[in-house]
Amino acid sequence: MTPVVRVRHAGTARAGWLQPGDRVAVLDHDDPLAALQGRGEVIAEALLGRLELLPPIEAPEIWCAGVTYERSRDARLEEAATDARDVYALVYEADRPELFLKDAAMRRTVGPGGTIRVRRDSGWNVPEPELGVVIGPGGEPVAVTVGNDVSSRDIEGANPLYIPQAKIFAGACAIGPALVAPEDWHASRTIRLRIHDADGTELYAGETSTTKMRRTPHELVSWVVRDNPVPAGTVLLTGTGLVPPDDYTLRPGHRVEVAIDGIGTLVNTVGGDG
Ligand code: DO4
Ligand code: MG
Repeated sequence: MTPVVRVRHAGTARAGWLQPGDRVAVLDHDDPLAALQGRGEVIAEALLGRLELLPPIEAPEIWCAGVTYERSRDARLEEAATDARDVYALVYEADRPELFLKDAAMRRTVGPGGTIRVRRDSGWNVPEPELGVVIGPGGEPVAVTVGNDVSSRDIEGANPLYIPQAKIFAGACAIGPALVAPEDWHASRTIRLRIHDADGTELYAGETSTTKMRRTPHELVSWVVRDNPVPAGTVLLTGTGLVPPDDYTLRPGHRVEVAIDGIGTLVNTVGGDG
């Protein structure tokens, strides 16, 4: 399926179809869900590098699933500073997944090339590279994207009741660069995370596969929309399977790349004073 992007063209936000040779067919509207269905008239063609890339959808809500990979469960057990650590092992096995609202109205979310942030009151922060699923008007998964659930490990580790504070803050989320309607929702996709400092030194590189996820995107989405009026275009991030070593924390200037097969690479830099 043709990847859908959003770009600023002649000062206006527009959806577009990504073409071979890194060209964008710019559409006459800014509705990426319609573009995914092949709807729209092409008004211009331009090289991707000459356009400002926007978040691929103005998601009305962004939800996250947690502890969907063994690696995430183990990291939570290690970082937990209280006797409440059982909750992570229990939720990994349970039918009902962990879900939390990460953002609404794109207040805390940036797109490709945008500045992500860490909290001032946290000293241990990580990117979480995650497969994102776009939810359609009938509450069904319609597309995938790349997401980064930037998180504070020390705030979450201090007490699971602090999870909203560990997860929801300015610049805590990134999505992009494109939306793709998968031909096969069960296809295995490699997720890669690379982090460099401001001088270009590699600080971390790792990869995992969506086959290691304990739950399917459809299963997770069915829990999000259960008795819940989720608007079309909402994005669900499906959990991380990659956790940098415990001595790593995000710092201003660090460049975070999350790449997922068949979707693209989301690149963001951490803002703030170095
Ligand atoms: O339990 C906390 C959240 C974990 C999470 O965000 C993840 O596994 O991706
Ligand atoms: Mg996460």
